[in-house]
Amino acid sequence: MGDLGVFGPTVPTQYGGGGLDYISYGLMMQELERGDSGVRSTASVQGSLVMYPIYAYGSEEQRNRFLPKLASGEWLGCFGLTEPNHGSDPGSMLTNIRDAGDHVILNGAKMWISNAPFAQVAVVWARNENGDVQGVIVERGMEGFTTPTTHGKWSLRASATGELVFDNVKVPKENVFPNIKGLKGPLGCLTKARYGIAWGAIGAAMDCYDTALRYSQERVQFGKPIGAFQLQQKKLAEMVTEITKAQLLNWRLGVLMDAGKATPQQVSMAKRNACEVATNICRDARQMLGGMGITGEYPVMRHMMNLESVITYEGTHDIHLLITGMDVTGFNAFK
Ligand code: TGC
Ligand code: FAD
Repeated sequence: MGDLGVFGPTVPTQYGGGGLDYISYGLMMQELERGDSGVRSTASVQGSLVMYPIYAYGSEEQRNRFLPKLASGEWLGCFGLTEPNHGSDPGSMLTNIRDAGDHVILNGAKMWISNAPFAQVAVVWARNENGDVQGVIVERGMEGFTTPTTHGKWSLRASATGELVFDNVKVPKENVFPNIKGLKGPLGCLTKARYGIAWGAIGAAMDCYDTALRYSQERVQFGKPIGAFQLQQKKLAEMVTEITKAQLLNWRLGVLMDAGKATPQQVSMAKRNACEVATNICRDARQMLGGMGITGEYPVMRHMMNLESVITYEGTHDIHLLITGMDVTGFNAFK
């Protein structure tokens, strides 16, 4: 994936990134997720949640030290925001850092962390003594830092998930982000990643649509290909219409991202829309395949299961609805 240039495509080339625009980035995520959501997840985390914060909030020394190795794929990164008791509400996090001279002492735990079991580098969000959220770069091998694997997932099985556990980890001050404080730090990274997910989920939908279309042309019942029946045509026609509408929304958002005008609320709308469209299309495609739809012979059930993670991580479907609700009404319905 490093050789393909899908790690950090929007990061400037001087740091090993692709120096590309947001439409290119979106199309890459769409094509990766056409294969598997877990593959796109790995790229989203590496590019938007690890390389982006190091680029946007890091020192020049941090950029030069970490970005080229992350861009090439020599190092894998992960992003620790969610905690066992704080998922949708990361502002209540308990993971903390304490100043100790030339380093900080990190304590706490993160859960549900993509790439954690194999990551050399973890971008971790923790609260300091003054109550401010800060970002630190934790490196594998630091004493007191472990990454237990999460087992038993029936979704996103191509992506390794784990915990990040910090037991009095000494993190040198040169690994603390100098240029950001507050929850807007991690949430700013999520805006970039959610944009990629809006494209990605439609990639999964496209693969399900293509599979159902081909199957409908080949599978014969009552003496005709099932694609010749109006009920199956309705499903296919609606699928391709929804895919096209979602792509147009994503494309417009990409134009706004490139112009620096996209709002986080617009990104929430696109992520939520794409997940809704994709889950519905996968479900219809699975039904069109009849019994074959539940087997691993076809990719549809795998996409369907994967999308249950995609609709949950980076802000649940409900959370994105509430973000849009607050944007249009001005009322906060979270708390
Ligand atoms: P709130 O008071 O609204 O905001 C705090 C500060 O952050 C700013 N802000 C944003 N900035 C940039 N982008 C965004 N999307 C932003 N949303 C908010 C906001 O302006 C404010 O700034 P300031 O300067 O006033 O301090 O915060 P809140 O505590 O009320 O929470 C709001 C809420 C619920 C919307 C937010 O916390 C949220 O989005 N919750 C969902 C959590 C989430 O998405 N977690 C994702 C974890 S990472 C992950 O899932 C990776 S999966 C990876 C993969 O495998 O692909
Ligand atoms: P909860 O927050 O407990 O939510 C439970 C339910 O309550 C949901 O339906 C939610 O919508 C609803 N709810 C919550 N608050 C409200 C409210 N105010 N109003 C109405 N309904 C509400 N996190 C990371 O930091 N890094 C990662 O790399 C990462 N990777 C992940 C990979 C996978 C496979 C998965 C499944 C998750 C990953 N996550 C990661 C965590 C993910 O972001 C969280 O699961 C998600 O934010 C939801 O948090 P939660 O699971 O604690 O659910």
